[in-house]
Amino acid sequence: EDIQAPRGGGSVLFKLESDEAPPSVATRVGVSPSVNLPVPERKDVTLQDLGTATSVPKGSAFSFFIASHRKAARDLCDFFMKTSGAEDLMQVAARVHGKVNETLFVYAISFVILRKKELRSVRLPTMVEVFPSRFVPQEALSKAQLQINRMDPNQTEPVIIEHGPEFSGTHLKPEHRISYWREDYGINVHHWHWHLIYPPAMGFDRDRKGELFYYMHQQVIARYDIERLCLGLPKVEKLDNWRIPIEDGYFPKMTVSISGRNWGSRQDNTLPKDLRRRELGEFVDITDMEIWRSRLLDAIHQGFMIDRNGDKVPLRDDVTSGKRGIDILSEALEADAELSVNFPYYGDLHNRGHDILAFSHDPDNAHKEEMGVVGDLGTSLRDPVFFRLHKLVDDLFQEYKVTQPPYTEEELFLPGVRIERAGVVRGNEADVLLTGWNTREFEASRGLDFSGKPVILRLTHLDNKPFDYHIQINNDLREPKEVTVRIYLAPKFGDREKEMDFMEQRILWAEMDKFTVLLKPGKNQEHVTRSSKESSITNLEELTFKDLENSGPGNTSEQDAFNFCGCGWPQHMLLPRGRPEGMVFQLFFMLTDYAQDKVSNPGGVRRCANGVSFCGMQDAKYPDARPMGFPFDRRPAPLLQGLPVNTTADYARLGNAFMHDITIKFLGEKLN
Ligand code: CUO
Repeated sequence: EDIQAPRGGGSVLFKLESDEAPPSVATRVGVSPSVNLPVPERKDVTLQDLGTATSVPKGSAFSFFIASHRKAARDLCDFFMKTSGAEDLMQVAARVHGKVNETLFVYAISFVILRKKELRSVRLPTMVEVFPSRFVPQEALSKAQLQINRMDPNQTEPVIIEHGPEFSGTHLKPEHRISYWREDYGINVHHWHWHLIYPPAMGFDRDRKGELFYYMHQQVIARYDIERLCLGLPKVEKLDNWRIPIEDGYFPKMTVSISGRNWGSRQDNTLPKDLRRRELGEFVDITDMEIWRSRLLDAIHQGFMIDRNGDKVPLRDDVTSGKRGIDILSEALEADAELSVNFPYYGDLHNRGHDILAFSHDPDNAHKEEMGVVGDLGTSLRDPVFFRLHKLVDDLFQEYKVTQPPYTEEELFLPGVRIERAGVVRGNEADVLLTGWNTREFEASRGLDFSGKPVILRLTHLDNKPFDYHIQINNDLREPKEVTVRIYLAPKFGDREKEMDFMEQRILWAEMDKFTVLLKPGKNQEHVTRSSKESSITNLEELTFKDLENSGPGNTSEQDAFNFCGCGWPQHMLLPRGRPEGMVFQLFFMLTDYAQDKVSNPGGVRRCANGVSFCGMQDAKYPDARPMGFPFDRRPAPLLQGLPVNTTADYARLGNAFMHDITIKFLGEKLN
């Protein structure tokens, strides 16, 4: 029987909410209503208008790690940026649609919507509905199509595609035990959006862009290692030897876009090779990778980089003006060809690392195979090798961080305020948190055409039961005090089932939340409660096409829709899985002086103000003046209150810090 391949990308991939959001709505969220711009007369779009945008073939993968693809994206974004208003953009986009690569098209549209001021009220639907083929195997989509072909034409019941953690691997390979985490839709969507708002070489910089590249990826690695500990898997090993085979292969079983090409697969024990992809203009030698790493290490240990004029650029994090060392190092490592102090010299270690790995199964195009998923921003976390590459990247950042002077007692201590007690509560149970499975449904038939029939994707994912932090704080000062509350989580025992010393645990602390509290003056006991759903790292739930259609004026989800910008860690992945018998974790709480942490940002309530710790805020400075990851981004202070520091618990000797053990239990069943 003939299986008709579903077509990619319906005519409207996203709902362009009008520029003319009702004033009441706009006022409520504190943003001035945008001007309604006249729509100019448009001639048809010519090939010249699109620059190199048509150089990426349709149906093939688009990779932001490849320089020629970045150029194509820049050309298309520049073209879309010239439009005036939503209506004009929609008209122009409709003309470009079908002329350029599908992923590139969605990338450029999303980029422009997030950057153009007059498009502030435009919302993007979740990538899961725009590109369902990146979240479920092609086999499942074809089966659904087959079912539709056989269906009674009058049937209105949707076809359901189930996809979950047990569907793609076997227990023969230990790495499959954690595939539910790597292949989680929310984590991959977050990663796509993060890079969309912090792209390299797109002609602009953002406040602390380099530092956030380090921090967000460091936190992903930490969370992945924590999850591995829950499952009894060893921590990820960095990929620092490119001349031996990569043990773990990866078989995506998915298509790039529905029109056909399969993502490349990597066999177990594939040896990375020099990249010779003439059709992409990509040539990288393994030797280049080794030289770049060695030059970056030289810079780290000498304490400076060399710019293109041969001048020294110091690398220090304790600067009071200009860029921090971590920012400078990161722009040279990622690399951003425009912001790197010396792109020809320090090279392009991280981007080219993605490229070499993405093409390791066919480095010279001899087999005309497509790249692997590690080459694409929206799929790269699926492949175990992503974490080995990013562990290498993080290892360089950590090598730099330990060269920085430890925080002094003065920087760590906040006199006058004291945490008396702190912990978590769920229902009426204290200090035991629960995880389990859950499902979320998306419409596959929005991004793919199933002969006009409804098709639902039912994705199984890890989830957790919501809980509250309870913190009892004493303010001994005569005046009110505004403090930043910082909360981190790490396993109590390391991979040797022993308590960890400060340095081992330092890079495992996962940020859980960060917020400010105003403490009343005068020997005051303040009981602070905070819901896990308010976390500074997480996003709101993904918006579906249906949510966008329903988010009319007066609808309560309007505010949420307005705040949803795609970036942010998924709420359902806030907690690590834990273990069925319960696993002991530690919570670390620290109060710092908000007067010192504060960053002045004009304006009131902001759009895209979710997941700020990982994503920053749109059109605003990163809202915390301290180095990201404070206080765990540096070596421990040698002495605190005259006593040596060996473990994190020694930090909790300070009155403004507190540590508390909790248990995370994995129920292994569906949470309700
Ligand atoms: Cu996010 Cu390598 O930077 O994937």
